[in-house]
Amino acid sequence: MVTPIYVVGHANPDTDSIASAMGYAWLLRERDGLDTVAARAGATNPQTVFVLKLLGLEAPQLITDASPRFGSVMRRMDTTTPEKPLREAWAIATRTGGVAPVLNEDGTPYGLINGRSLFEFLSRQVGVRPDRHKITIDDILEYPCKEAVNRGVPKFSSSTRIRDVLNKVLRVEGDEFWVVDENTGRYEGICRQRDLLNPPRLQIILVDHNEEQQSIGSLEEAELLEILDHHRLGNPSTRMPIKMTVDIVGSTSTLVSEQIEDAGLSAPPKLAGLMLAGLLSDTLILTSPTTTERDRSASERLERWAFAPGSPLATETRASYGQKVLQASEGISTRTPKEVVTADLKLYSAGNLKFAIAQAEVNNLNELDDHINELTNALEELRETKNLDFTMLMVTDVVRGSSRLLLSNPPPALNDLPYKPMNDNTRLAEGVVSRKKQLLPVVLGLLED
Ligand SMILES: [Mn+2]
Repeated sequence: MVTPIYVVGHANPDTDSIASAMGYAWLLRERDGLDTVAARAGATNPQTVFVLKLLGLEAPQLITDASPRFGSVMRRMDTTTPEKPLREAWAIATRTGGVAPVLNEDGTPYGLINGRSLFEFLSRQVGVRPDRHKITIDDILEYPCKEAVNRGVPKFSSSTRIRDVLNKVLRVEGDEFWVVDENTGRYEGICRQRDLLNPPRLQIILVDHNEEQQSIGSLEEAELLEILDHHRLGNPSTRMPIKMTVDIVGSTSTLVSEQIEDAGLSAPPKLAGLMLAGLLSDTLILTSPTTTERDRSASERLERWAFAPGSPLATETRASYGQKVLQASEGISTRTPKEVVTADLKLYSAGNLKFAIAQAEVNNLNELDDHINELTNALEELRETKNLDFTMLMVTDVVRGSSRLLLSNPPPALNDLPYKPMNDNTRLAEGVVSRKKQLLPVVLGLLED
């Protein structure tokens, strides 16, 4: 069974996470001939939706959990129908190793023919016929398939995690099971018990993050092949050596574009446009303190590829495109407080505290004033549902380059946050726009003291 390598960014994906996953998956196919598929670890945010639509690109496949599913171990065996002669099933069974799935007209399972069901069918025929010595194989094979099926074979949906039902599977009789579509109940394949005991691990490359808490679920059940990132280290241990590239640049798209150039390649215009959006979004159009010279070069490189004649972005400039991208990120007025505090949320732990920092972008911090109470309540609710010690929301004015902080249940250590306390219980962090490079190190520093 050939399984692809999934390239996936962090949960609550931002544009850089989607762009670098798609860009790196493309490079690994193009440069190395690998069977890679870009994936996303959650719903795309409004900014990413805007950019994908502008460029005419599809969002990558959703993967929220690495635990193997029935779909990953099934075989798409050929099928027949209940009224067809048994010889059809026989022909299928000789190719599948003794199993023939029989389907209803609507594609749902009718029954399964295997060695055991066939033997029971033969026993019945031989048992009831007085002239049984005269039955020939030809006679037998003319019976309709429905006579020889086992109708009691358990069904599992292809999206069900094997781990969740393995105990049940091991208790039932029979070596084969149906795998069906979760919604339609239609046949997808057959899986064998022995394949369920040792399912292939999902092969994963992480981009734009390296912390398990920010990744797809059950990451420990995947085979982690590589990390490509620009955040602080908080990576899980691995069984095998892996390739790891973590560098101090403004976006993961920067790193991907460098590798594309190093390979002597150029990204297709749409993909380049997507990575440029990731870079401009992460660096607030190259103004964030996370911006490096390499990001400026990467921007020029991606612009050259993305703004090429014939591209959807042919008439854009860095400034015009960057503005469109930043403005497409929804502010805080058009979303529910819950959406604001969960859309771009990252989980961390330090010392023995678990906490989360959400970030929302606005074009003017005045927008925050009407929403402070409801956002604080949403932060409190988030803290309770995720079982965290404290939660924080960083509302960033991307035009003026400052942020306001809202906190729920901050530990005493955070009283020393070097940001001006306001009358409304928020703090004003002037010149602070980067959660990763500016806010988080300060928070971690205070917690660890
Ligand atoms: Mn990033």
